[in-house]
Amino acid sequence: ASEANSSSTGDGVEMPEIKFTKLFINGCFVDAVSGETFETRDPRTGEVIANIAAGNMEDVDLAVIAARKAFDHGKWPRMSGFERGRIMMKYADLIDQHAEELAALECLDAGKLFLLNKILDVPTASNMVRYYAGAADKIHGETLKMSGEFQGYTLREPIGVVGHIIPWNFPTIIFFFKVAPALAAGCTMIVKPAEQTPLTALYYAHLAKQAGIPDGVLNVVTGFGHTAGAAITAHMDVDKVSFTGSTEVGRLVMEAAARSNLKSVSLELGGKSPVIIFDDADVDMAVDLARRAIFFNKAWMGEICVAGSRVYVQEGIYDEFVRKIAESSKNWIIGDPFDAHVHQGPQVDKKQFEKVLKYIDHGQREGATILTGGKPCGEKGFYIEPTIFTDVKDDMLIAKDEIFGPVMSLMKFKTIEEAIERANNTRYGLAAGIVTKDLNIANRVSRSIRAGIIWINCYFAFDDDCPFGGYKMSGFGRDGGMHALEKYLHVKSVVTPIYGSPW
Ligand code: TXE
Repeated sequence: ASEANSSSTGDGVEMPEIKFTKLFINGCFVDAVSGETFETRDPRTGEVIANIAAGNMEDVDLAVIAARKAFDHGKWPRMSGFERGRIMMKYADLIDQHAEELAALECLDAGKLFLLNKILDVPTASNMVRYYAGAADKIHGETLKMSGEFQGYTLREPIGVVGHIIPWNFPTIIFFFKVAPALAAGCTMIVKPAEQTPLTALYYAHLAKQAGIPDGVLNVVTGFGHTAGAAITAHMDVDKVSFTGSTEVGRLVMEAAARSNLKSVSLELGGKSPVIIFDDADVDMAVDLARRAIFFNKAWMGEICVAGSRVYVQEGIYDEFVRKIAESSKNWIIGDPFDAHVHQGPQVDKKQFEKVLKYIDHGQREGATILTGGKPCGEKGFYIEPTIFTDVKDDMLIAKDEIFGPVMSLMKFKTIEEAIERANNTRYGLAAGIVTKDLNIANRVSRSIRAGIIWINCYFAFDDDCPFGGYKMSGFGRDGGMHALEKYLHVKSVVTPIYGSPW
């Protein structure tokens, strides 16, 4: 038996039972029409956890039929926002009640630290459901200024059947980034979780049913991107696709939307976010912030789209910064993500593990210097040492591409103008960090950087109310906050004569 199947982990956490492995369509767990399955693996060992139903076009069709029926004739879009919110509150409570099991499932499937799943990812998800539950009865239209003998108002109506395509780095949080506002808006939906991490999405589908979300409103089709994912994006009866993943696939999603029914698309894609540290910064604080911006949260292994992977340090403190960040790497513990003492778990799978190592190798061949790390570690599983490069030039691949692993590129700059120009010299625009005590610098730089979120003297500070998304090739549309609701709503104008029909 694999380690994954023993009943408790080394750190005493109960190993979760795998209860759900089938597609969730119209309120029922069903096999794929083809009967095919795929393996989901434990990133700690590479061993198989479970065989999961491999949905493809026929299954997506069935899920869309169910979602369309629930949208056109079902209760969910027609009930009051207050009632939808009430059911969503129950859903949030159920998520909290199962937090321990969900955190363990996520740890097993994605290699993300158990403890952080429990205190961060799962509560963030349930609170997000509550946030949008509270918004469900506050979706208002406007009164229009009509000249002459007419009056008008707008209605904001659910956009219809939505396809959500989810990546593997935040299987819980990104699921609810998309599902929670779409539910509040009154949409029905098909969720396609990443093939690496299907387990929690199926559990969330089960809890949705328990909470009283009607059959057909929330369907989950597990499977691969080029089959199940592509079938959603090309479907003629899906009204919107909300996608988070790679920039390459984001392009395919738009193409498929253009070739099919011109469905609405929103994309949250890759990033190569800068952290700019000015001479006046407290160096110890800046070291801590820069480390967290890429290696944090002891769980993400650099697998986060807003990772601060390019660190620009002003010349006056550069040498001290390099010395201190190298020093701070010594106590870093890499190991089993179920263990509460561990800082960093494994990369999600072999493909990502190999991708990261290839970039590390490329960086060395291009002439960058390894300050710390640079190697895989452990005898099995997909563990990589947190790696810091110095002597990085802006045109090296490690400074340009999204590596999506624990790899930081350190660079020196002289002036504020230079920092702004180099920070913006990227095809991405998701996030940026600024470290300075000077308010004028902070204001000037935050307005000059073309990115969807700017953190000043902090990083990864998020809340339900915080909209989040990209500039440039990091995509468009916002998850989070009230802006996310807009993605799932149409605006309809209604006009009537004030004094009876003029015709
Ligand atoms: O992403 P994909 P991958 C980046 C990161 C990472 C790289 C590759 O740099 O190293 O992407 O990761 C589904 N039609 N990000 O290969 O393929 C797929 O099944 C429709 C950044 O895992 O984009 C999964 O559900 N869907 C990112 C989802 O898309 C398709 C998070 C993401 O997978 C599809 C993840 C298709 N043709 C990776 N092909 C972020 N922004 O946070 C795949 N999918």
